Amino acid sequence: MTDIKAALRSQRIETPSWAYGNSGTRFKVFAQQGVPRDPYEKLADAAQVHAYTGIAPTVALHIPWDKVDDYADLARHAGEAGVRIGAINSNVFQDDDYKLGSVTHPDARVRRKATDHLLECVDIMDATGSDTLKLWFSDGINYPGQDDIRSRQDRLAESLAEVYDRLGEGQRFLLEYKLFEPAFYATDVPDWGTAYAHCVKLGPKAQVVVDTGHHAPGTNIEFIVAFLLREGKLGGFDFNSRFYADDDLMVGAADPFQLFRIMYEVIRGGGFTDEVAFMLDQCHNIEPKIPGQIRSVMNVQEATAKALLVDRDALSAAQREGDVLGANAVLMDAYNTDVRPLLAELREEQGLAPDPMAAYAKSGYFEKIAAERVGGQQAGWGA
Ligand code: PSV
Ligand code: MN
Ligand code: MN
Repeated sequence: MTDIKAALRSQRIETPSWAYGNSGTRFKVFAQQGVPRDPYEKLADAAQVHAYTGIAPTVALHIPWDKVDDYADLARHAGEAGVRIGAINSNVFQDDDYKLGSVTHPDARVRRKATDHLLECVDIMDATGSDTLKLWFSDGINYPGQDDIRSRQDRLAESLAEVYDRLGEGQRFLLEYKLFEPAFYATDVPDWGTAYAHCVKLGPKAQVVVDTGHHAPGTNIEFIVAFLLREGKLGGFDFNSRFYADDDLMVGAADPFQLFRIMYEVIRGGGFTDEVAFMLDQCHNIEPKIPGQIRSVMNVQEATAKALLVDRDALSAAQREGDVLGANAVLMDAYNTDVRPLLAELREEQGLAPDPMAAYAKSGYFEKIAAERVGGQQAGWGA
């Protein structure tokens, strides 16, 4: 149990700045009270999540949603609030120029503009001390024949190589894949295999990020996790839940058992280190945002605790003996354990309230921001 607690104490989960802004679907963005008016206030809200969970010390930025004049100043502000800047997420999907793609666009001028944005994101990493660039491309085509699939791969490889060469010491990029949306016929980075192949060619500073909402229904995500870890190419996660497509609901809400299976493979594969970033990529369209993030962090923590509880010796003995039911029972025993008392105890040992949701609700922070902030910012979608 001491080992499990030590492991849980070392866990870090990164929250995304965009989770604190107003969001919705393409049908409607709902405004909530007390929502941040700028990136500084988003960091202040993220600091609340860290204050009550103790394991969310970094915040991902999305550029240009979090554009400021002075990034070093933003990083200083983060530090004063008790958090740090995490991954810098690039955005080459919200500009009319990108209608036919960004780094894969048939026009070299648009490709240049997109790659320049990615390079600017590395400048922001330098200014903020961030070590991770996250790349997601909305690139793809809607109709067969619209553009040449193979040439688009060549253009993608060329841009990635330029960005890779710009990375400094201790910096890396994570390449994110997504099956479809906004392109509906062929996406240029649709799956882990495509992302993996580009990353292998580039070298050790390029790794794959697994967004749990970006697969076809029924995909065995933990298999992908096991495979990428074995190859040293799992850079991190964008955690969220999905019932249908890329729903971006709270992680652990749709399928906590899947989250447990993923965390088990992370631990089994030696990925429970700083190498693998546990990031949230969610939005809270109808629920309050700070509690939504606290709940999400707790969901990941609970799945991690259960995965750590798996009796690995008993499991491998059963596996060696071909004891199908016994092996499955070892895994299920861990999954079915109520780890909430253990986590409450762990928090109290760290000087935190045992129930972060209740402690935040009692703190008065929401009432304060609801009174102070008028005209909160939209997270980015449809902006
Ligand atoms: C795309 O669906 C994605 O998952 C990428 O990570 C984007 O940067 C992010 O959503 C924005 O939430
Ligand atoms: Mn994502
Ligand atoms: Mn997504």
